[in-house]
Amino acid sequence: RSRVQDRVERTLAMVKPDAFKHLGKILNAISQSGFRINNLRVCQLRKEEAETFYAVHRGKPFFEKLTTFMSSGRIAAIELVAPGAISKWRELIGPTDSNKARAEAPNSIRAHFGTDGSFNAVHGSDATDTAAEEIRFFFSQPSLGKCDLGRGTTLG
Ligand code: RTP
Ligand code: MG
Repeated sequence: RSRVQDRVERTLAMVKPDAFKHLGKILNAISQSGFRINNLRVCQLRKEEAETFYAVHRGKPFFEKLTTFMSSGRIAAIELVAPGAISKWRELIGPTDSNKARAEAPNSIRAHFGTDGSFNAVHGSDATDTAAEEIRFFFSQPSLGKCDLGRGTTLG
């Protein structure tokens, strides 16, 4: 597929609590890959907010573990802009399961910084409509969670 035909898109990337200590390295990988960072917010989500963000997975066996994990520490929500940004970011992060990522995409972000199929370092939107919704979730809700916790952050 020809990248030059890709339309400029926005996507919502998230550095999950397990990889927050690697935020500096992940921002570097983002920058090296040609994305523009349009917005960035450091938050700790409340449990109910993690449940809303991942509402599509409500009722699944991993929902409780996922939302407990996602509200367990600071995350960075990052709005990325690039031609074909949605698939480009998902390609850079690799398969959902970090063990599979290490086998099949050893240079991916999940291969480097994730643990398994649950604690997998990063999130990426999967379509234009969910990307728009997730960007609104983080950047059009001033009262979201315990947000803007970036002061004093160490870019590990
Ligand atoms: P994400 O939404 O976080 O970018 O990940 P994804 O599209 O690759 O995967 P998805 O199916 O949307 O799952 C969302 C997140 O739920 C956790 N998960 N745990 N079997 C499990 O224990 C399981 N399956 C999924 C992962 O954190 C996954 O990223
Ligand atoms: Mg998903």
